[in-house]
Order: sequence, then C-alpha cells, then structure tokens
Amino acid sequence: MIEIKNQKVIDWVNECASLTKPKEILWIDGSSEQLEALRKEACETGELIKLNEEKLPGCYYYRTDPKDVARDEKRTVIATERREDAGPTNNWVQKDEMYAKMRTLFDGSMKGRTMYVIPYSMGVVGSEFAKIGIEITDSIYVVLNMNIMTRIGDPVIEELNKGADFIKCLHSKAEVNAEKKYIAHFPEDDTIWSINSAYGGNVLLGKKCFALRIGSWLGRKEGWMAEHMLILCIEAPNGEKKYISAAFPSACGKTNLAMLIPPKHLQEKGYKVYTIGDDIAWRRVGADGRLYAVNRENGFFGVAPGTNSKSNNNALMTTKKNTIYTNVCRNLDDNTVWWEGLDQPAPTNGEDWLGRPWNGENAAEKGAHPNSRFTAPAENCPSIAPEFFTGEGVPISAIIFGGRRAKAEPLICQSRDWNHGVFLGSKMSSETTAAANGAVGVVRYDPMAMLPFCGYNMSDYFQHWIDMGKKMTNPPKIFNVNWFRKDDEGHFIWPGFGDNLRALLWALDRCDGKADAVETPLGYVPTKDSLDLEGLDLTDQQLDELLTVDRETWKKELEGIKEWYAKLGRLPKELTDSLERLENEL
Ligand code: GTP
Ligand code: SPV
Ligand code: MN
Repeated sequence: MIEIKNQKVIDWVNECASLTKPKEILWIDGSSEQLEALRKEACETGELIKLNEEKLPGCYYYRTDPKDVARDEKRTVIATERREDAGPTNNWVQKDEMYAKMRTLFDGSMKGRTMYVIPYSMGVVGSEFAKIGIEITDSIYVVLNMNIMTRIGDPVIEELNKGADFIKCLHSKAEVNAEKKYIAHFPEDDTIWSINSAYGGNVLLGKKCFALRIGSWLGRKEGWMAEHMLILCIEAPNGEKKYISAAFPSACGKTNLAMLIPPKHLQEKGYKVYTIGDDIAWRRVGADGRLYAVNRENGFFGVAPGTNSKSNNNALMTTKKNTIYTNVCRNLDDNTVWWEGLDQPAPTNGEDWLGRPWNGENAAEKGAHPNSRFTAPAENCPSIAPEFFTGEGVPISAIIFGGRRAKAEPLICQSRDWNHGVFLGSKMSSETTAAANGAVGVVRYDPMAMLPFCGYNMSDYFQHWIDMGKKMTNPPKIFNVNWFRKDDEGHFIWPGFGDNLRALLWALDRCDGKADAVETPLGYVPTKDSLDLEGLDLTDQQLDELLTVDRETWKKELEGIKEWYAKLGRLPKELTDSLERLENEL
C-alpha cells in the first residue's frame, strides 16, 4: 500500500474515526490479496455466501435486511444553508441541524468493527474528467461493491498525494435501523453522510450520491452536466459510429438499452451496438461545439429480474464471473442464483431473497426481490466499447428521454429544437418501480429521470440545461420515447428490448435530416413507413396507437403539467413558452 501523504485526507479520516470509534482502521489499497482476504472474512461471518466456483467463478451472494432493499427517497436529504438551494422537489434540512442530528447517530456507530477507507475515482484514474472520492465504511459489502463499480486503491492515493481534491463520503451500517436511516448530502461542503442502510444506492456513495447529486451541483457551478443517462454507440454498416445518451427513470430500461442486441435483419445488414455506460453520464461541451459524454462508473449495478438470454444476453453474460448478487433467489442444489424472468426453470430446492425455503410452487411468493441486483465489472460485458476504457468523452448525436407510461406518450417523438427538448424532459413522467421504496406503478413527474438525483433546485437545473444549449454550436437532437405503451388488455404493444434499435435508427436518421415525420403538438412523430418494421407483426391499429398524439388525452396531460410547473414555482421562460405553445396547438 502506498503511504497517504495528503494531510487533508489524514485529518478527515482521523476526524471520522474519533466520531465513529472503530476498533481498527484498514486502508483499501485495491490489491487482489487484500480483497480476497476481505471476501474470505465476509464468508466466515456469513455476510457473503460464495457461489459455485465452476458455474459462477468469483461470484458471491448477499442478502440485505428486508426493510433495506431499495433506495429510500423519503430519507434522502439535501442539506444546504438555504432551503431555496435544494428546491421544492428535494427533502431539505438546514445543514448544521442535519450534521448535529447525524453526529449523534454516527457517535460510536463503528464500535467493535473495522473502519475501511476506500479511495476511489469516478472515471479513469487521472483522466481529464475524473473526480475522486473517499468512502469510509464499516461494511465489507460496500468495499467489494466499490471495487467493482469504481476504480479504487493505490492509483487513487497517488492522485491524492499529488494534491487532488476529494468528496468526503462517510457511511456506517450502524444498526441498519430503517427508522434511523439517512442519506444526506452537503453539497456546499463536498460531503455525503449515509447511516443505517446496507443496500446499494444508499451506501455505494460514488454512484447516485456523488456522481449525480453532488455531481449535478458541481456541474452547474463549473459549467458541465451530471445526468442519469446511459451511453451507447451505434455502428452503421459503413463503419460510421454515432453516440446516443438516454435518460430513463430507475428500472425503466437503461441497462437494457445500453446493452442492446440488434434484431436479426439489422445484424445481417451490419449494424452493431456497443455499451459505454448504463446509468451515469457526465457531459461537457467540446472545442468543436458538440456535447461530449463519459461514463463515471466501472461496473453495472443492474436489476436482475427480467434479465434473460432473450431480453439482455449481454447483461446475463456480464454476470457470469466476479459478480455480487444482492437479494436474488438461491438454488441450493447447485449453489447458483435464479430470479423471475430468467429463462431457466425455477429451483425446486431454493431459498428466496428472505432466506426461506422456496420452490416456485406458490406464484404469489417471489423468489427474488423485484429490485434484486447484480454488481458486475464492465470489462465482463461482451458489448463493452473501446471508448469505455479510455475515459475520454464521445460526441453525442441524440439525447433520448423516456418514461414508463401505459398511455399518452408515443413510441418516439422529436423535439423542435434544444429548448423544446428541455421542455419534453421537464414534463417527463413515469410509473414508479421497485427501485425505490414506496408504491409501484404510480405516475409521477420525473424530469430527465433526475427527480431523485438532482442535488439542487429543479428550476435552476432546467435553466442550466437551457444555458448549456447556448454554449453549443452543434447540439444533440432531443427525443422522447416510450417502450411501455399498453393495449386495453394491459399487454405491451411495442416488442421493446433489441427492437428499440428501430426507434433509435429513426432518431439518428432524423439527426441527418433523412427520415420522414408528422408534426404533432408534441413534436415530430415517425410516419408509419419511416420506421423499420421488418419482421414485426404489428397491426396497423397497433402502430396507430403507438404513433398517435391523442388530443383529448393530451389536454388532460396538459393540466397535469401545469400543476407540476406550479409546484416548481419559478421556471425558465423558454419552458413556459413551450407549455403555452403546446396548449395553443391542442
Ligand atoms: P436502474 O438500474 O434502476 O437505473 O434501471 P435501468 O433503467 O437500468 O432498467 P433496466 O434496463 O434494468 O430495466 C428494468 C426493467 O425493465 C427490467 O425488468 C427489464 O426487463 C424491463 N425493460 C427494459 N427494457 C424494456 C423494454 O424495452 N420493454 C419492456 N417491456 N421492458 C423493458
Ligand atoms: C437506480 O435506482 O437508479 C439505480 C439503483 O441505479 S441504485 O444504485 O440503488 O440507485
Ligand atoms: Mn439507475
């Protein structure tokens, strides 16, 4: 391990230790010996279970407390000096008050435990756009997940020793008490404090907490953007590569789209799709006036249920080695894993996510939690792009917003221009999913899929989008999609998954001024024959339903958007102008 010489780091670590009072401190150097020793220790204490080494080499199983299975938005806090800076969509607590409240909880929270200090980099270490964090935690699960999701250890210490700045992330699982759980962000102090959770997004502080909530704050201050977006590359048969970035709310298809496998006839024509990121993109304007995006992460924390060889074979292949599975179902016969939607028979001798015997006979009882996850290294992904490894940005041609809406939103719709695209993003709504605690299937506004992740006032965030648009001479075109339209029997109309490439190709054609469209009050929607529908058995009526912007439906939607805007308060004029135009056209 390289000796840490950065005094600011040393002081802060000592401060955290005197607050949390661990029995010892272990610096994570990222060496395979150290990580292997931690895995062994976690297996001995029962925190982790080693899975079948032949079938799933290097894979482990982890189960959380039944009340600690998803992000917890009610207990996620933006703690600033002034309420106005957090805005009406975030839970705000005055920052000194929040520090005081949490200090009591952190006091002695690591007693009898080891405190792990994890230096990590969001982005390729030392690359132009990378930023460093240090996570202090009392959880081996966190250390092992951070090792997959970020770049950790000695190379990051070297950067810190050169004087690099860092985000201070303190986590303690404490008693994993749901009533005392807080995930608090202090963006004015580059600080994140999380306590009483041991689950994913609440505790892997590099991800949503740093790369999005603190990241969005920093981005506004420094003139770039942190977005809840996947990044993918589409290579045309002539070898030309184009890049798309898409924002969908949690559990609405980012990982799936990022790892898309083209339908057969497009494969035969020579189309290829590569994955650059599946959840978080940082973006800045390049010298050529285009928007460049980079993935901040080093792995995928993906939804397990629904992942199978047909829906997302790339994701399935990615999880076959060196992966941590959280809250899935375990097959005790061969010590492997299973989840709903996997195209393999359910185990007859299994254990559900709660650790109870499970054999799949009672369909009402799920084997895997709906938000059960895999943490898998990006390098395992068969479709990973070479651009992922350089950490340099890729120029974005199209930005795609999209939610989960059974009705109203068409399959795909192009905005008139950048500002109108920002409007489409600002009025995005989606049915809630199991990725966060609370009711599932309730439609709510989730602008740019950032409602739970924007670290500052949403109105300022919209203004930042408008301002960024002004900095670009060649901005991406903006689209809105909906893969989740349902018919009156409740079935998805659009086949989705690999077939989503058809909509993406229409979007890229539009960027080149090629494909045909019909202008609607919402923007441009494909004509029926401008979409590649080869091999699909969609009826004319289904196509109509997918592509129509129904005026009566949208008059109701309009009322909802007005209420949403009223809740936000002040808004950029560009957005209220777009709302007015929508109203007039309807
Ligand atoms: P987070 O990791 O929470 O940010 O989720 P995500 O946005 O990456 O979502 P993911 O790709 O994991 O998909 C979530 C769920 O949506 C899974 O159950 C998928 O099977 C399902 N899904 C993804 N894409 C499609 C699609 O095109 N059509 C349909 N019907 N379902 C989809
Ligand atoms: C999401 O909910 O958008 C996730 C999972 O990607 S978590 O890391 O838990 O936030
Ligand atoms: Mn996500």
